[in-house]
Amino acid sequence: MSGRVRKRTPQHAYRSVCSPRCPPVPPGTAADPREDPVSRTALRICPLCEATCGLTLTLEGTRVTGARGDRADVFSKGFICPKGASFGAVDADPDRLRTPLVREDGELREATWEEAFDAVAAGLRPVVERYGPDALGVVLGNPNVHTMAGALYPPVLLGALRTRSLFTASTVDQMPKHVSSGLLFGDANAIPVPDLDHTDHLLLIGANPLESNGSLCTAPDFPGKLRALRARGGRLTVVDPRRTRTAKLADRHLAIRPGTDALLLAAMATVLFEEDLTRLRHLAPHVQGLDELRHALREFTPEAVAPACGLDADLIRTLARDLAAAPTAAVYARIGSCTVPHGTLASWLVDVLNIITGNLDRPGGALFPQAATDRTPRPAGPGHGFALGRWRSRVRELPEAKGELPLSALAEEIDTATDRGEPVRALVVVAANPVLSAPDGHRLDKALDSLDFMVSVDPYLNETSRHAHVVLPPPPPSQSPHHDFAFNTLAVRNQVRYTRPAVPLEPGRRAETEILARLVLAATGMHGADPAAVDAMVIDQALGKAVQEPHSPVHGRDPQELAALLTGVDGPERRLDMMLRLGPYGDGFGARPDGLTLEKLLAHPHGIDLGPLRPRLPQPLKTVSGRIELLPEPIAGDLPRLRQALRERPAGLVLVGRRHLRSNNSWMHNVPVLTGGSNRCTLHLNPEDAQRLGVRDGEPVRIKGAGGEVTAPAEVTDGVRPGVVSLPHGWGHDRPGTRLSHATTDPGVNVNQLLDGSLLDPLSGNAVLNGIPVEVTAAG
Ligand SMILES: Nc1nc2c(c(=O)[nH]1)N[C@H]1C(S)=C(S)[C@@H](COP(=O)(O)OP(=O)(O)OC[C@H]3O[C@@H](n4cnc5c(=O)[nH]c(N)nc54)[C@H](O)[C@@H]3O)O[C@H]1N2
Ligand SMILES: Nc1nc2c(c(=O)[nH]1)N[C@H]1C(S)=C(S)[C@@H](COP(=O)(O)OP(=O)(O)OC[C@H]3O[C@@H](n4cnc5c(=O)[nH]c(N)nc54)[C@H](O)[C@@H]3O)O[C@H]1N2
Ligand code: SF4
Ligand SMILES: [Mo]
Repeated sequence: MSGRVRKRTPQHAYRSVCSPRCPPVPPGTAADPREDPVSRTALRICPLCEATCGLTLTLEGTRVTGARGDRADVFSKGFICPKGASFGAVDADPDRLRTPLVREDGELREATWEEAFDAVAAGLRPVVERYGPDALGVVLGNPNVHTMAGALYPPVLLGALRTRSLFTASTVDQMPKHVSSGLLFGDANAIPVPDLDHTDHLLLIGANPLESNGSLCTAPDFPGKLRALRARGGRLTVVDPRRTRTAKLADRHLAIRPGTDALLLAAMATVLFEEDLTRLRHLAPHVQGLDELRHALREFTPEAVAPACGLDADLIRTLARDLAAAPTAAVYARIGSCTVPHGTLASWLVDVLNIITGNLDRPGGALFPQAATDRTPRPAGPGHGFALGRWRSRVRELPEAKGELPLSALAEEIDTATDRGEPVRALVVVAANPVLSAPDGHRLDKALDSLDFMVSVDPYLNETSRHAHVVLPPPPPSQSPHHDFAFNTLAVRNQVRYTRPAVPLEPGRRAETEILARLVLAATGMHGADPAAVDAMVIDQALGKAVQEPHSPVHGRDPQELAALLTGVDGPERRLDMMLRLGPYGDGFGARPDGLTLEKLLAHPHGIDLGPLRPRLPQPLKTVSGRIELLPEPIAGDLPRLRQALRERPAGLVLVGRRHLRSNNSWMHNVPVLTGGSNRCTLHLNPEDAQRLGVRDGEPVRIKGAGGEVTAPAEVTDGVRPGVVSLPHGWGHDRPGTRLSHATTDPGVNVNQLLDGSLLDPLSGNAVLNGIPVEVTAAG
């Protein structure tokens, strides 16, 4: 890659759609669409949620005029949701930044890329050199798992910087699951997914895939898969304090009291032990600690947990018996089970139930996917295990998890001096909007303003990026290539797909891969070097390591010779080719001639199916024992806190979140077709509570929490259980200095302003975002 202009490449995915007069464009000969106004189509994997649907985009010149589901996609088979159908509107939002912004005399002004990167290097390096790497914080947001750039470059940046000040969206999301997987399986990224297509019984907890389209379980058409489960005689149980669209689809809905899932799951395990319903089956040789587990959970009987959970004890017994009796079953849990005070324990108990019913690692149960870009699987055997708390945050001394500090601690790590090292003085923010997505945005607002320097890689000037000294805008998704490095490791079917940019980079644009490569150089003292050098270095290191691994298909070969074999038009493609070829289905650089390569993938524009999920144990285990460690020490150490929760009852109302199908966290409220209707920032309130509080539907209510208060219209609905109110997140677009012309017309309020950041799941550092105590009063 020259580092300037991405070369035009053959567009295998282009097909002519319009008229019989325009002949189909043969592969490899597509003209530059900027000079070709004829309507045509291109394939693009949708980056707007975790379902990764294949889309067929209709294009007029470089404009995306339509999107439909790609019926030939090997995975999504034509499924699309309203967000994917609005790909063109998301892509063409006129508020997307086109050029970098650089702060001068306090104001952001448009700048050239050269000026912008000069400013980044000049802003970051002195901080690192003077105060050390931990004074440079890195904040990574959710869209990093939806871009190739986000998968390929942040690890390089972190590896080179060696800062301990890393904060990501994971600690307002799924960190509890990583920690539980780390402790149980020795690998924080070994996350079993429910075999949706084959299971007979699904217990779905704190997830609403009919709106979210699934999470930590990549499944295009999740709703269809749930309907198919029921149609084949399977059973669906949903546990959620709200009667969600998913709950309405279920055989059984349990409106649990928020924050108590760990108690429910512990009681289910206890029933299985008491009634001798545990069956390890094929897992027996791989599991240790069953007796210790039985002993540790014995107090959590259905009768003991029922009052805290707000559920009937007999019903809990029935749930456990049904789970054990099902021919195959899977327990699956998401946001509502993670973003709570016992998030790690709940996440652990989900897998405990899958294990002790013998449903882990078998078809119809919960299995470990095997992605095409996974590392070459090493032989099974003991590993290094998973360590927590290798360092601590400076202010509250919170333990790291998976190399990260809690996002809830970001503000204090900037604004509070201690004698334990330097505060964070500069920030690199990539695809994150923590002013809205993390607790206490007002405090973070002030903290960000006090930084010596901040750079945001973001398409929008929004609540967070408005604080930056430099904003580097990535191109819209139509101009970016796509491969799901992260989500294929969580997919309900093994498959691999890659789409090149649907339209060429607009003049003046830089690919996000190049932007991040240059950012790596600027942050690490190599400003001005060719960004292609970053990819070359990664390839050198990876191949150098692979040839030394006895289990690698390239063991003993010459890394230079292997590098020369890589294909691809630029660094990111060469890296993808390398990962595919070294991976579990790869050609091993010739060792397995039928195996995967980038070339082969390009020849299959709708993707390559790699088959259903298959049992993989014991290979994925990396615990020190080489087994599944059922009762790891940190978990056992956290059980007394769960015991206390048996006696806890909320004094008043508690608040939970909700998602809307046509929305996505904080960044899609600026697209008119995706807003309005039921997608509104209202407080859902049960009629009982509304009556007691004298609140009427549509009237404003004041909601007060530990971190502040907000006012939103009430929406009185029996869709939430009594005692629980619900406000969606990602709203609050009323701050000055943004460029979000539509979002600011209906800004909503920031639910996270109700939080002060003090409530965390202690093992994972994950923020407690659900089940938080609030006071609600009529504001009229
Ligand atoms: N109360 C409450 N709070 C929550 C949640 C909740 O359920 N309740 N959910 C939490 C969860 S699960 C998550 S994941 C976090 C998300 O938290 P964040 O990741 O901080 O927020 P997002 O809104 O996903 O958007 C991040 C930013 O990415 C930018 N962006 C969009 N596309 C791209 C791109 O292609 N490249 C780049 N570089 N940037 C892009 C957007 O403009 C936006 O500024 O929020 C969390 N916050
Ligand atoms: N349309 C849309 N899709 C999205 C997103 C989006 O913002 N909008 N965000 C994406 C992201 S980043 C993520 S992480 C995923 C999240 O995917 P999901 O986890 O499926 O998302 P939610 O819709 O927030 O579902 C969480 C459910 O938990 C319930 N809940 C709250 N507290 C508790 C509790 O204590 N116990 C139980 N059992 N349930 C509880 C809530 O009522 C809610 O229905 O969605 C992704 N997809
Ligand atoms: S379900 Fe998700 S991936 Fe599929 S079209 Fe909708 S937003 Fe895109
Ligand atoms: Mo998320």
